[in-house]
Amino acid sequence: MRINKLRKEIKEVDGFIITNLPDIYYLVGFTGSSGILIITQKDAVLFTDFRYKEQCKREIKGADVVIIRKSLLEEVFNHSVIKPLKKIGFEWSIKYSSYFVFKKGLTGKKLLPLKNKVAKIRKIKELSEIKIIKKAAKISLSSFKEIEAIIKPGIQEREIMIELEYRMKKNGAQGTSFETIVASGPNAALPHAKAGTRKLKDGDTVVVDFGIMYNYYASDTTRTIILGKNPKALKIYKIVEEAQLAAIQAIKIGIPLKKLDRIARNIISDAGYGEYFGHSLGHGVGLEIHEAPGVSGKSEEIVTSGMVFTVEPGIYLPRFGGVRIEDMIVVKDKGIEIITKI
Ligand SMILES: [Mn+2]
Repeated sequence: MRINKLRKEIKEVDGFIITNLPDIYYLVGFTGSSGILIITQKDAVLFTDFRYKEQCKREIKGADVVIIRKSLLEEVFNHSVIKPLKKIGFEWSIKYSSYFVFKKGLTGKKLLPLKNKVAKIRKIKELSEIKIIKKAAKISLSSFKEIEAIIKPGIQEREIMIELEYRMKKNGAQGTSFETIVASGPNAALPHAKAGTRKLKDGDTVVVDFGIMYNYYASDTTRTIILGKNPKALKIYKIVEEAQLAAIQAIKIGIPLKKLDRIARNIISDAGYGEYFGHSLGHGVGLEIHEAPGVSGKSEEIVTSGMVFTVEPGIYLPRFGGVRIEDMIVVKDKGIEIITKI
């Protein structure tokens, strides 16, 4: 059970106050927009309000539910599950202003910031989670295939975005996992451009970065299309493709994630484009679009079975355009699976 896994990670405190909603969903299944979960070595209590009273009956597993009447935090602080606790953990990532509210409401108790406790468990996906993520990837990719033919000179970036998002939702997405990027021509030199009214032109590089939420899990993929003939764009496309392939081929259990970043970066640097690949190689994907593990030169983790992450090298040439190729990888006990290729 996920809560029990967490209990083993938080032995330094008597109880842990969790406010991060994806973590709360992960631990007890709550999909509402306001709630706080308290985990102790023997109890698990979810505090939420009237709006989610009936929903909780359907969703919550492994925790008691308290429907608050007035103030969420006040009722959490005064509840019997909190009273006997001496050392209380809180998420290191909470707002500074929240910390003051905690401090005031929990006077006489020792407060300890806890870092990445749930993230550490979440980064190793269970088979049931991998199944959902694979489905999310499949829906996004098949939707992209359905609209790929409209990516031609004359169409606006925005129109492509709208068509793709429509198909993704029609095919089962709850929504997008981030704002779909369609960046053409010089706009493609901006790794996180917004889809605008620019009309595609012959010779453009067109970067389409898209993903969905499906059953509360995210997908993330990028494809780059070169319209017509553009030898320079084709050249950088091949370098990015080679960098991605080399990094993917190097993935195996035990290899440091930063090594994957280095492998891809070396290929791009050796080709003379090192300064134009300014972001990390990838990131974990799960309940959130960006989560652990980070796949960058700074990452201190090693590839572990159950990890799901992206491999997305890119080259961005100011005023010219850009190329990014992004796929999602699942690490299995034996080997890996690229789940965004269909
Ligand atoms: Mn990504």
